Amino acid sequence: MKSGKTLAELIPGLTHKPRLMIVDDQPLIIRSLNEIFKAEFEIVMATSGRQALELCADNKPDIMLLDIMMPDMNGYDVCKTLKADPVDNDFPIIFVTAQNEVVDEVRAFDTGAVDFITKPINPVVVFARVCTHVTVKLQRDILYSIAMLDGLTGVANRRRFDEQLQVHWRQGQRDKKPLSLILIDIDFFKQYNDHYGHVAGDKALQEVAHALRTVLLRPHDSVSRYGGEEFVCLLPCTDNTGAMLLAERLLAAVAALTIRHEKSLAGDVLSISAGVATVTPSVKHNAGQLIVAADEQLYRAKHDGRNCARS
Ligand code: GH3
Ligand code: MG
Ligand code: MG
Ligand code: MG
Repeated sequence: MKSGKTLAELIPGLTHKPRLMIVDDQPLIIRSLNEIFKAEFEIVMATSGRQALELCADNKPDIMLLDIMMPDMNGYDVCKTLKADPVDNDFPIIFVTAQNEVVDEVRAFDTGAVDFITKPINPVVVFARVCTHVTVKLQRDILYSIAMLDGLTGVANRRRFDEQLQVHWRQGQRDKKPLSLILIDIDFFKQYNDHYGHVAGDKALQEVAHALRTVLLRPHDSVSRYGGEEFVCLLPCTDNTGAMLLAERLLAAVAALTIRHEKSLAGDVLSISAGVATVTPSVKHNAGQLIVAADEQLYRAKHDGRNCARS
């Protein structure tokens, strides 16, 4: 069905079939597109614009083939609705349509589509175009995760944290909901490195990151590596009481790792200290002040003997 390379050859490191959503009110069209793509893609089908939007909400495709003329909601409106949130719906949309006037094509690109294919479709052409766009999309995903994840621990890096902080700051301002932050620092980690070596230190950092992650259960909570042996948890829609509760759980999760630390003055296993701060974002504050406040509380926790949380 195709000419040229397979997707696996085009995208080294591809571990799963990309997800293709086919949206068309005519089952016959869906069936023929399915035949073209089913070997190399995971196919999701929608027979109306509304169904496509519903499916996209929790089943994001890597690429979408979208019909224009559909009874309940036309393709332009589907595309416009999705592209109103370009960060969340960052997948390419290709129109596949019987409309073949230039004005239709112009309108398609205006709504945010990346390509426009007219029916009747040529299987080789449609396959090649989908592969081109999905390759760019998946390569971008790979680059994004390299740019945003910490190489050692696999949690979000500082850059990602800064981005998330801005996003949730604006969101909190809109929703008038409190935003909490927990700044975490491993206790006597310099001594840990000096005594057990840097390789052991790196392994401890990985274990701590993993333990912190398992405590955070809500989808919008995040843990990032803030710096050397410092982590930060961002907790949207969480008040100070809730954040303190979580901080205590983080402390307990790290203690439960029971990583021996003979040189610690805070106990005989590796521990953390945590500083908690909460603010309801508004124009009167800025996100930097939240970090400063958490840092002050972290300083208190250190001063009070470590292996504790303060807010
Ligand atoms: P405190 O309880 O006051 O936080 O004492 P500390 O020794 O943890 O504080 P300090 O900031 O003096 O030391 C942090 C240490 O963390 C120093 C550095 O060797 C270590 N560290 C930072 N990043 C890494 C890393 O990526 N790998 C390893 N193995 N060690 C790291
Ligand atoms: Mg149609
Ligand atoms: Mg430190
Ligand atoms: Mg430290």
